[in-house]
Amino acid sequence: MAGVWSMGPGTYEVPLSLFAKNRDRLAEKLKSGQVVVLQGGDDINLYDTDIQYVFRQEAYFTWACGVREPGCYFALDVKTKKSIVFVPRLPDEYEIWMGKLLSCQDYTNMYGVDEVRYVDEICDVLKSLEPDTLLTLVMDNETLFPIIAELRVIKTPEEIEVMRYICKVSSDAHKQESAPSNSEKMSTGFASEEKSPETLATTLDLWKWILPKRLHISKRRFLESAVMLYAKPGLLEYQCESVFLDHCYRVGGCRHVSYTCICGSGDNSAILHYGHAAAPNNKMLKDGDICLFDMGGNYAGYAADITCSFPANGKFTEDQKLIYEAVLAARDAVIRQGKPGVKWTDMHLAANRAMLEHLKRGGLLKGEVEKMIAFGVNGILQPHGLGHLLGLDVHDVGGYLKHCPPRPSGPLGRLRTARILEAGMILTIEPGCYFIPKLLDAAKRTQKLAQFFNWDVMDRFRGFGGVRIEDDVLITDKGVENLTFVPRTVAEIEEFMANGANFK
Ligand SMILES: [Mn+2]
Repeated sequence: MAGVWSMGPGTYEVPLSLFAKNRDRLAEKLKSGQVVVLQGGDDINLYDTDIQYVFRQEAYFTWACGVREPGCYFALDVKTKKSIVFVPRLPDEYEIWMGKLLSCQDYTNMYGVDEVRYVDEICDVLKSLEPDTLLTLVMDNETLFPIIAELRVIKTPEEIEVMRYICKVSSDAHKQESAPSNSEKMSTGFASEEKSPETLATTLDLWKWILPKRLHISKRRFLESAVMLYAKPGLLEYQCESVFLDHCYRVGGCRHVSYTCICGSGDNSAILHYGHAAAPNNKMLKDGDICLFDMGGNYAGYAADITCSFPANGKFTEDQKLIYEAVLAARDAVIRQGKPGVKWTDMHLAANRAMLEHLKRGGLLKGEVEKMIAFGVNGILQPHGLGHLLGLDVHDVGGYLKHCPPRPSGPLGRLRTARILEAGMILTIEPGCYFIPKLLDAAKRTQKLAQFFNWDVMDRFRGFGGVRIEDDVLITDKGVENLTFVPRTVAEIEEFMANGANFK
């Protein structure tokens, strides 16, 4: 048995024990006599053609067995803890078009399960297990679903290591080239360092440490491979996107990104889901634009989700600095206060409060911050929630399970979870501040909202766009461990970009 899966030298070796452990955790929650049956994903054709989308496995299926190909099933006999994967029986001519046909024994070795059989044998095999109950996610979502979903919320140490890897690869793709290897666990050690609140916001020490190490390898290759170093006025947004995709795949072995890249510049940075088919990251970066790039790689099914906001020309204007630092204050408040036992809704409000206070000091807002929140000013500037669970799905499962706090009413109902934080959760922290014309117009028309804005100052920010800072973090016993390593303060970003295309 190989024992690991990777995309080759330099990429992370995912231990097959990761999936075996998930199966053990699942079996512990179930009763003898129950047999779990999961269906994997199928190939999907592009409309009525014979071309298929690049296959991506279904997330629960990945969680349970790590099988990466289409058309498979999985069974787990709780009584014996025996795991069985069912693979399609492929025709002989498969070998002509698709390559060598693997035997069941080959698959057993590859995936480290107890047995591999053909899909056409599934009925006989399941009967032979003599189950009292078959548990599926299709017909019965009352028994199995809440159990697996909850197990997916709390990451095992093995899963956390994969998440560290994909967050590191994605961080590097945002900012610079560096190929992490198994022996080089960049985040370990740094992340566990105790940091004072003053230095919490900075990852300066980290990237200063990485930068010289990398520059000596190949300065030219380095500069061409980093989005934040590559970006400059005159480029198209999608050219920056392509640099991210290239790094994730070429260096990190990520065949997929976790979602369509959002690469908004200028006023596009206020479009929360920019990058879709009708707005395919095709504007030219202009001098004076703020860029909001939300992109995350995907490895072994596990997702990163990171947003960097920075000036296209490498130098913040006073207005950009004001908005950026308001969002950074929000992010810092959560990193400082997040720990087991804390309510996510309280973290959302703490972030809002920090941002509004900063904007008030900057002259955009007036009045009491608590009143602003009571009246909904926070939702005008940041229409979305603070963040979400992250794992095999980018918006991961388990946000509102039955045993958890229910979805709040009112504006907090927008949050993707209202859970109380627990060690082992991985979430995004992604406060933002956006100048969305439709929302600003509505606020201006509504007296209870309009009273909090200094409209003469606000009008200067029409067309500004927006800023989001999105980190992927692990909740530990002590607090928050940031898995994201990108320049974050204004000084860090400017110092970092001074090595980039704008200044060459
Ligand atoms: Mn996100």
